[in-house]
Amino acid sequence: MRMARREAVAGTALLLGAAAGAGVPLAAPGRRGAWKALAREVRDELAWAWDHYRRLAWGKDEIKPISGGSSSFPLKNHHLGLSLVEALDTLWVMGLDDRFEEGLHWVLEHLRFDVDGEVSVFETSIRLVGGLLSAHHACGDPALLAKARDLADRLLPAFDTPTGMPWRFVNLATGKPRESVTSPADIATYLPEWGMLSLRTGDPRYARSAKRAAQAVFARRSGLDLVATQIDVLSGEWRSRRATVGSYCDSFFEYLWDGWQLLGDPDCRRMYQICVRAILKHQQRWQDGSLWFADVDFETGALVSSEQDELAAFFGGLLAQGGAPREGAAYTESWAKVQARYGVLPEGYDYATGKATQVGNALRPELADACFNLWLLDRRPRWREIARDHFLTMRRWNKAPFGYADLADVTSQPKRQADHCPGYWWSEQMKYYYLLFADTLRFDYRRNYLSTEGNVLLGFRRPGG
Ligand code: IFL
Repeated sequence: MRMARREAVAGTALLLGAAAGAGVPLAAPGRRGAWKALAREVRDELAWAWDHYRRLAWGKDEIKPISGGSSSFPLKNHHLGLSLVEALDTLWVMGLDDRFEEGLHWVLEHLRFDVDGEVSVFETSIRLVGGLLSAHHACGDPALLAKARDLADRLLPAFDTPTGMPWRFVNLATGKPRESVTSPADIATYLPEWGMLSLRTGDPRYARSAKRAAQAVFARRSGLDLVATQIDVLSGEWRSRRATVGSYCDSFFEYLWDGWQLLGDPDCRRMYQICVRAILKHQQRWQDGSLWFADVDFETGALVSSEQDELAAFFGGLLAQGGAPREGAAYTESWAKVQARYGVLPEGYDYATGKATQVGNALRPELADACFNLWLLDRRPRWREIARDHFLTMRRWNKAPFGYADLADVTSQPKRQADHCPGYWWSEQMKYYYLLFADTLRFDYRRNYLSTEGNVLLGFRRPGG
């Protein structure tokens, strides 16, 4: 896609503003065209990466963006077109219709789930069931819904436990489950996708299983109303004492809120409010004017660690959605400061020492996710600016010969890349940036829902529809 000269200049001005860290008043009246030009740059990057994927890794799960090879996930040694499925609704909302159609064609012709192999129930649901549902929402093709349902049916045996909490892995062909010790996020990140599946198919089993699993985690919260990172789904006993808003627990909280936001379930809202009130009470810490959430013992509230997962950066958006906008904004600003310091966020950061504790970056979308949700709520230009910097630094550092790559070290000069592009890159940050900047008619900015994987399950508008 070529830009008109006026737009190109506007895009460059944005670039310079960010590179100089000059705090250019980007959202001032008259700068609307500049944001739209930036949206086109985002779309161009996605189209460029798709064309490499199309040429070098068509139907594979993940392209290796440095070597041009490929890797499989969530199955070992078998591909399900993960990146392609994750990209579909992003292509659609960007108006890359020819590419959407070629991806859709591949799904309808080649995607089969009767594979004798084991998958993570959680990852397969958020990425593939969610990806198929959002593509169905985009174009309405009933075959996509049938495929989402077929896959969910293969995951359902995992929920057959005494507690209702699912096993961590399941075999797609045999339904044989494995690994009973798992996390709140693995157990309870289903309601929006499975709720939509129940609504669209009329089969209540999906929503019922998802809600029962979430309630089972919530019922086992401590006297402080906190949950920990590991639990045994057969005995219902906790196997860890660490409460965190990061990895292992993050999307448990997110999907409690989403069960209310998307499905209007008041039980979910109540569970969310109880959990988040406890987090604000027992985990909130202020350090040098920045808000962080410490890991604490889930029964005593004693400090366990001041290390933060980058994954927790989404939490600012969720806090604001759930009725704590000041804390949500403050927490997002804390991460924005880390971004300003490193350019690209490290996977781990310790707020007490001010140091990166895990120096890699797995091409993460969480800060852009928070900015998107905050901006939907208050339209403050600040959230667009943080997301713009997220995009521009990603384009500077993570862009590789055949796509976008993880970083092995964000602290090295120059930053060192790693030969991997996760499937969520296609579904998440590129879509958040685009929706933030484009003001597209294909999306309803007032009534919408994006899943933890960025899949749009509500809010698409079909042209002429
Ligand atoms: O799969 C992605 C999703 O956002 C999630 N957790 C981690 C991934 C992105 O970092 O829920």
